[in-house]
Amino acid sequence: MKKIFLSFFLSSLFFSLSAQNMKAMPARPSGGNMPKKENNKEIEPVSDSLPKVVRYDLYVADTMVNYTGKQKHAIAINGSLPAPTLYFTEGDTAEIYVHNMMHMETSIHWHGIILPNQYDGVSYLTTQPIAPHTTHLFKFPIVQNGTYFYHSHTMFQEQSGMYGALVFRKRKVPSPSEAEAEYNMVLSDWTDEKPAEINRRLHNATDWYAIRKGTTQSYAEAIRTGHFKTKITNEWKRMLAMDVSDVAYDRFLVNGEPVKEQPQFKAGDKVRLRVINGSSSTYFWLQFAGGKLTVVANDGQDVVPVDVDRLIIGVSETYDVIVTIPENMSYEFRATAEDRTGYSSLWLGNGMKMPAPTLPHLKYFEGMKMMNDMMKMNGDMKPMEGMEMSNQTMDMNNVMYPEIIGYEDGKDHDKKNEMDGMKNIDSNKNDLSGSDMNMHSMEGMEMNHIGSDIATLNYGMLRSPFKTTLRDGPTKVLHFDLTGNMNRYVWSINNKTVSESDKILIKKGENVRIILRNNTMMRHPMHLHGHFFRVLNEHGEYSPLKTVLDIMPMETDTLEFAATESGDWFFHCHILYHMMSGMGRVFSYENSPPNPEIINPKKDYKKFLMEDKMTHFMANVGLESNGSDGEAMLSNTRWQLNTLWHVGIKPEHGYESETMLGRYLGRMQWWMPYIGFDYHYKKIHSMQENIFGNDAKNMFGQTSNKDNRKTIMAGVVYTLPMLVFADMRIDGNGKLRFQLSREDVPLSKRLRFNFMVNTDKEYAAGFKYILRKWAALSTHYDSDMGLGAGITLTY
Ligand SMILES: [Cu+2]
Repeated sequence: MKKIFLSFFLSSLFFSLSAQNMKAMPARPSGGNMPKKENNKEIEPVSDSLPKVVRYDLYVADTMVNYTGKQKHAIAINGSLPAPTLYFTEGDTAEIYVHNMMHMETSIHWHGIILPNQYDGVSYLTTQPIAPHTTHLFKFPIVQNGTYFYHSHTMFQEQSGMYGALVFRKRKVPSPSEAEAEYNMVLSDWTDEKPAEINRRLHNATDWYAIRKGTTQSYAEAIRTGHFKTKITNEWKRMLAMDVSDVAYDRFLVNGEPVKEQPQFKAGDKVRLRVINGSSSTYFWLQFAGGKLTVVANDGQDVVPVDVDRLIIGVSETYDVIVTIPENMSYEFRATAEDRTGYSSLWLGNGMKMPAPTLPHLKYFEGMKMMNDMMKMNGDMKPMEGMEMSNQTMDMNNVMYPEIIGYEDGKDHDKKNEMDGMKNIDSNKNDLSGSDMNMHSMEGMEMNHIGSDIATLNYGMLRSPFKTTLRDGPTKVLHFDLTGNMNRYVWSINNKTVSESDKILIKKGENVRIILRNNTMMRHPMHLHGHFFRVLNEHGEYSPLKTVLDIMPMETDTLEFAATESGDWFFHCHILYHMMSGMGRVFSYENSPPNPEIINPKKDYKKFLMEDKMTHFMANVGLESNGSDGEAMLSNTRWQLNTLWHVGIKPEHGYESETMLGRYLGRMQWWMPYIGFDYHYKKIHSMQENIFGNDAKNMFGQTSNKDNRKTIMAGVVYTLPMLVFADMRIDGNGKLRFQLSREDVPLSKRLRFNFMVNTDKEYAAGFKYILRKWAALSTHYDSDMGLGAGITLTY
């Protein structure tokens, strides 16, 4: 299926792993809330083997892969995608030489690892980027055990394949009874599109990915499924179609392939699966065809074992689960993308194939209805009354899960195929008929278990085997509201991106408590570098330790950690495209010793902040029978520079060009004041005058200059309910103009409608039928150019 072509003949260099014995374990105090061994009742046998220095050489190089029939660029480490698994034992010292064989800079971040600040691997913040054709040494003591991973922290390299497993073993000899087989699963998402291109497209609010995934939620689909009112309410509240993921992927991978087989297992075998979500933006549902999953560790930390039917693994989380092979057959362990557009499979055992249940399509309109109920007109979200929403105990997405609440169309479905293994679905359907389901009917219910026997893991079920309470001390309390604007793809905390906010100063020795509230419509896997935090739950003193907190829409969670390190540490959403748009903060220890990697802190920090200051370009060019009209735009977090034009084929159509520089204001970015220049020329009056009459007056009674103007202008655009832009402006001649317009009304999956009307008696209306991500058939009528039809190209 997949072939990796090495661009360098590195085979002789692979894995020059050398281990030198060392006399003593490197002394380094572990983090303040690292496992406290004295609290751990289980006394672990001590290994005979001595701690050692374990050396790896990693060669990062461009490569070509083929997942879809087309050769595409990817990044491999030692010729492998994902990167090779690195093994260490607690107490060892890691000595990792990273050789950058590419023509661009790179970096490696050791995710979930407690290590000295200079080795954390965030370019310009903690570690210098690894320049092309240079080698960088990472050397740090291994002070923890468990399942972790490493990945590039440079631009979008992670999406191209730069991620691999880290397995830190306990320093003990396992007794025969606990011996279990192990298998590492690195899950990831693959797209043939260039990751930087995905990022640009996300910022330009095209819904191409929704079209590809079949999640447009157009008016035609709404009417067909009886959700017209829901759709209207949704647009009235200025929301776009909702989704659980932003990108349409081509493949979902386990260890670099869609399907993996491990036939060596027999009936009764227990297998510890170390599952790592190394994807850029995909959450996965994990299910096993052979029965329960016993969750034994999360983010590298042991938890009291808990049995579930399924669990969702957030981006960059790790879970260790134990499964038991029931018979001498081949059982599927399946990882289904949260948006259910695909999955990857690991087959355990040999013999007849036992597939895991296929998760049916999400009921997006149910989700939309729920969002409508929670969205206030000012763009704030409000939880339903009486709902305790923390630690994922209430999965807001539940309303979209047909396997729990029944099917959207109310028809019978072949449960045997779709839900084999899930129980009691039919009885749920009778209790809660799909389309009547809304949040009100759920009040007071344990949403996670509504009429369902499907045991789904949530953070409330995670219990640390030892006490995780922080020692008493001064506590710094921070409130983080996760905020975002889907329309402009700006993701932030307290409405500020990383570059718009200051570093958060913390003191060594104090405790830091963060109260996080998710005021967006998506879940976010928030990751803290270099520390474990406790996620407060019903287990109190035994609340679990994590490095990633997946927080669902509307949820409020509290996490706390002991400030035991020094230097700067990144806290950010681990959805790659959210991080790159600025959803994060930097924690900075006061009075830290200088970081030897960061020679010029001010200059380097500026470079670090460049990530969320990127400018994005987009353009739409219409080539129609009556001429050309179009738009080109440059934009970043707050600013937008755009230019519109139309050029008629016939002289009486005239030409116009309008250039505006605007700044988006407010948390929802509904206001945009702007200044600009408008040039409009038309020789002969056209059809518009035949309709409105040519009294040379605008609707304010001012003399119209719409046929010949060269003027500066200033105005403000406001987004009205139904996503209509209201544009009020005054030009250099004192002329006022008020204009209403709306773009991309989703009539059907691919058909879009737009209109414009203003007080200069100009108007336009048109349709677009989207063919490809870059091309649409289009037709429009406007007061200057008349009727035209042709093609619109989108960049
Ligand atoms: Cu996010």
